[in-house]
Amino acid sequence: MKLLIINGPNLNLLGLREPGLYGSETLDGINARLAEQAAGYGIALDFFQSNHEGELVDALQKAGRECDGVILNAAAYTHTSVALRDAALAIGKPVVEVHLTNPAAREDFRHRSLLAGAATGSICGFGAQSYELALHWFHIRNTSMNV
Ligand code: CA2
Repeated sequence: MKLLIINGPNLNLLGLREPGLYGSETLDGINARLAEQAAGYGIALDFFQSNHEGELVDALQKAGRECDGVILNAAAYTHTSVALRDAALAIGKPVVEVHLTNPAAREDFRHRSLLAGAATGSICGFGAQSYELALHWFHIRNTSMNV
């Protein structure tokens, strides 16, 4: 099984700015721990981050061709992007929406996710562990599909 972890705009700044809100771990650090967790599950991971909506759409489409699923933190595009929603629906692979924070507990404009209805499920508010929980779900799904 191969998964793509996609991170959207400004998440390249993790650990470098606003640690009180988004934590002190860098994106590279989070990805290194996910790679270790995935290796224990026998899952291959690819990583992609972009600040550009179209590049995120391209990454989703590529994952649809080459991967078995996606863990997606679309960051601010979560709340605005019909294009990402359409891509998530189009690829025909499970997409798990993740967020470090809990958008429902933040400003009103973060309460609507255009991706939630296109995702298999959403995991929010657990910091970097949101990604780990999503990866664990793929592991459970993978092992239960193989029995
Ligand atoms: O909680 C999340 O994971 C979010 O996707 C983060 C987005 C925000 O727009 C969503 O509503 C919820 C913002 C990502 C910004 O990342 C930064 C990281 C470090 C410093 C500044 C911004």
